[in-house]
Amino acid sequence: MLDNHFKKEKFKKSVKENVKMLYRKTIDEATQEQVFQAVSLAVKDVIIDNWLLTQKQYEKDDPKIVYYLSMEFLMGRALGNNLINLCAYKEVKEALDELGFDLNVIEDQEPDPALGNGGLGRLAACFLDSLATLGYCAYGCGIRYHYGLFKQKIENGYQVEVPDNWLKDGYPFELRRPEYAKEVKFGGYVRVEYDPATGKNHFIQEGYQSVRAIPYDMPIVGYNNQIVNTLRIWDAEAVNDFQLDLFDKGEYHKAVEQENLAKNIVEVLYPNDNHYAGKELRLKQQYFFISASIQAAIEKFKKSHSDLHDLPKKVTFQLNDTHPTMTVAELMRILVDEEGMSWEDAWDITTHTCAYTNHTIMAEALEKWPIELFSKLLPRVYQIIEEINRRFLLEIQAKYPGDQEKIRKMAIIYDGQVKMAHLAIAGGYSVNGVAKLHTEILEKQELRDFYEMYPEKFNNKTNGITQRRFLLHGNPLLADWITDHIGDGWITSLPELEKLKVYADDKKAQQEFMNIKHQNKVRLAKYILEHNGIEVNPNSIFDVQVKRLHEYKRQLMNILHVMYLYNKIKEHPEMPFYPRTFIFGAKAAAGYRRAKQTIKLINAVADVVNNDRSIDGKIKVVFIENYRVSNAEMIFAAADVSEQISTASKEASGTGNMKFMLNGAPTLGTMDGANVEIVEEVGAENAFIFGLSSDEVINYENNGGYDPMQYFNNDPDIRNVLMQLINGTYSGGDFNMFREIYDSLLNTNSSDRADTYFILADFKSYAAAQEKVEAAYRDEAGWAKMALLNTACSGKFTSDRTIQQYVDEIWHLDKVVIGK
Ligand code: GPQ
Repeated sequence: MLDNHFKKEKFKKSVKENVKMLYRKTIDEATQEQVFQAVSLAVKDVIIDNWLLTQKQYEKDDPKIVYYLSMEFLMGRALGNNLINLCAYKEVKEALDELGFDLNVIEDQEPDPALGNGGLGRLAACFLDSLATLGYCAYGCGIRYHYGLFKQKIENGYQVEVPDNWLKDGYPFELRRPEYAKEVKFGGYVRVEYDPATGKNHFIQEGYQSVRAIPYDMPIVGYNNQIVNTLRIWDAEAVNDFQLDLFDKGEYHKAVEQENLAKNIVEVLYPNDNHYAGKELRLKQQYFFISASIQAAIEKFKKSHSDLHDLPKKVTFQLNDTHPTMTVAELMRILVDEEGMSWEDAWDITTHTCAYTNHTIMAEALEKWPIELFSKLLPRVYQIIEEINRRFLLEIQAKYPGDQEKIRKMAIIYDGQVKMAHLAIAGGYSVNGVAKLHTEILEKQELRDFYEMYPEKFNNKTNGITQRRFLLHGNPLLADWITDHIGDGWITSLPELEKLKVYADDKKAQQEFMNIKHQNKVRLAKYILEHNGIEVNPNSIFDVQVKRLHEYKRQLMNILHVMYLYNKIKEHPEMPFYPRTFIFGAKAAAGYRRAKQTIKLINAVADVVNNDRSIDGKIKVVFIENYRVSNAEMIFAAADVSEQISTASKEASGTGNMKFMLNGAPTLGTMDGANVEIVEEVGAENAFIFGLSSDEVINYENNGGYDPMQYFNNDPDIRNVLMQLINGTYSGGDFNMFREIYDSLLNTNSSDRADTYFILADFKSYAAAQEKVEAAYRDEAGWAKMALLNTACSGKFTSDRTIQQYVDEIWHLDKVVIGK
């Protein structure tokens, strides 16, 4: 579908018009940023037509809707992706060439909207892409944070956080929709009013503060199908900018407070990944966007349906982790308090409309809100949760009479806390994990009691990624090569990549494949030189670990291994060693000490190793500053080795692992998360697997018996490396700089078990796997085959497959075709 808007002459004309209208300039006077705005506006114009078409089609078909509720949507830049999905990328590139501009440079002008932390938020973004592409009616619902995830600067080896003011020049792809504003109420108290006519109690919230939620809509363009769905993110405004009546009544304070509430609530994204911090403002954010989204969804439903009992037939609310679990209580509140429904009917509707996805088993991520905080902020919602809990406990007692232990473990409210996961499970009809292994662990370990009680609710949906962004847009050379060999069906049907298998042993195909990899490595090397000032050799092995910095992901093990290799090379300069570039990219949560120390360690090792002439450039270490979606696309395309080395059982799925595989980088990893399924697809001979199994890890955790000191005492290589953390080798003689890291591995005065993530247990098998990587890489043809097979076998990991499974097994949506 080449919309005639993108016919070159017409497009050039509209870009010039936009430059003139926006800036009173001719095109040759415009800056790159101005041209970006002008091009985006021209593209948006086309999108709006399709957006309207889609709306009309939805009105006609009345399909079932999924609301994907998420605190995070890590969208990445929109311009290039929209052009890709409109099938207009090449035309626009040419048109801009003729105007004297480079589309890549224009794309780089766009802020990279970072309304998410990592995997969870990026998954939501991939899902929206697949939903639109497959033709399903879906709304993403989230928050329009004024500041997204911080930008990372590295100063003196340390991470420094810089605010991300992504809206400062205006964002061309959003649309403000004030006509859909909603009021959201906080605080106050609940007055109960008995109505003698009906014999019912009414619950009325009074003395509250409120905020006006204003939606901004972003278009989600489906691939080549004219469908445009909506990501609706809510901004906050004061209900009244200047409330004279309140001033008159002497309620000056309240007016100011309301205004502050509105200002603060959407100000900034919490930078935590897999970690619950228990902040009141975060709870406000959760209720704010949930209340607005659910109100809007119910209002929309009522426009074209008369009976709210039909809600589950027409709507699903999918909760992206527990952050949006407020949905359960808010929906109950609306049905009971505002719609006058009986508790039983409302509960039946709610428990057939809500569904919950779990994304982690990390205990520190569990949301447990103190009752005090919760009930003060949301008095009516809290009452409703109390009633849900009361009835839920009766259900448990009926099933397990006299079993107090079950109540203790399963209650929604217990020990002064509201347990959001328990509410999400009790209040919905589906609970899913995000990879086979993860779902198994949920069923057998973490959520075992709930699985026993409601086995029918539990299911697995292995994550996926969109090949449109992470191959078609991010790796155009490989995308073209694939299309030349097997046609372009893979763009919407990724399993077709399997047709590449016939080329696995084809010398010419192997060479072409590796040549593309080489060009992508040159592209990344240039980026690294420009951004880090480090020269890297594109002929070395690009060994990459990019993801959030977290102890369980074990960036520390990776850098300790680099230290170990460096020692070996220094001791045995004659030893054959294939040059390696170890590439890291990772943001640490602003308050996560240990993670930030690990970043410093990586940079400290880089400083020493990169500047040691005696090793002849055999090892280079690069820490890529400000890892984010836009540079990720380039990094995946250039990787030789994909580091997926989390402690087994800890990484629910991982999705970076899939992006590397798609781009032809074999996995060096543990049997964790979706790595297990990656190995299943590509074969163990085309991956490098090492380390404790999840059963072994869980067994240690449950029964004890792990002693890291043994490794320190018995293994001189390990001892050597650990001693270098405290003898000044990488700290210019400062013995304390990395002392905490050392202590964390070997015990001492910390409350946790030493080496919580089994780094020393896995170290030697990791090193052995790394040796196999080197040997395999030396075999050029063998490596090319392995790389090519990784791409060829990655078909399962498209988010199109994931979404189709959600549709078939949880959401039951209707397929929509424009013009039908
Ligand atoms: N994940 Cl709970 C996050 O990125 N942030 C979170 O707060 C939680 C989970 C990730 C998880 O760690 C990865 O293993 C998954 O691949 C990803 O969610 C998407 O499911």
